Amino acid sequence: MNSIYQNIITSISRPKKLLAVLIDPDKMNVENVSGFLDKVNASIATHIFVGGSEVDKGVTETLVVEIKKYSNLPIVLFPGDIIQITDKADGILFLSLISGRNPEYLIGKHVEAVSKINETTLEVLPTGYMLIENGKQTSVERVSQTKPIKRQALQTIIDTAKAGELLGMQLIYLEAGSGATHPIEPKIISNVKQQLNIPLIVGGGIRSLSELTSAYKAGADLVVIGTAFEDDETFLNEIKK
Ligand code: 1GP
Repeated sequence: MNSIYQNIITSISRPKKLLAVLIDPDKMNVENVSGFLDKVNASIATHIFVGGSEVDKGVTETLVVEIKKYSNLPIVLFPGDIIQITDKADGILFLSLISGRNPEYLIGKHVEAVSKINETTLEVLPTGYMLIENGKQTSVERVSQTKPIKRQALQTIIDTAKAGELLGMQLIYLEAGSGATHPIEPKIISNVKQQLNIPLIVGGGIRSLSELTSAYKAGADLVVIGTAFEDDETFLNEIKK
């Protein structure tokens, strides 16, 4: 049963906005998980995403097992690489980096990942992942060796998102990059949203309640925040249920 995706669709129809807290296994110590999750559970967060650009083998699984002890929120892998795939999570964003032209990140890694995914019960969420330029180089750009789409290239951004939908992807993720100087602009979010019939995820550089609200108002269905919570856990207190 595709429960994670079905829940996203149901929430959107209510309408209810969704928030994923991104936990990078490279940056979160297992000892700190319980205290952090207390704050996450008291907040409006609806999902936990786990992943990073460069994570050592086994670290993701250990972290997911620990998170599961303290939260009932769905845990979705947001993997930078195949070694981050673990059956202990609930789902996986099966990301194709459609803003770039590196075949490895469009289809190559995916072929490699299949035998591993087949061994799991993870719900697979096919996602068109789009990196948008934000003023500085991001780790996605460095690791994937692709160029982000320029912020000004609005029509290219819209057409790329729509192409992802037409290819059958179930989600589009507009990514400014972890720790981005400029989050995705509301104008980009609203224009992309108008063209899509599938849910829209937005992330990268969102650091305040006002930036979160403005992403929702522009049309983001699910917002992803990582760095702002890593830097200051009290931000979670500002978004209590
Ligand atoms: C990064 O979109 C996510 O892949 C979240 O970005 O860490 O800047 O919140 P931040």
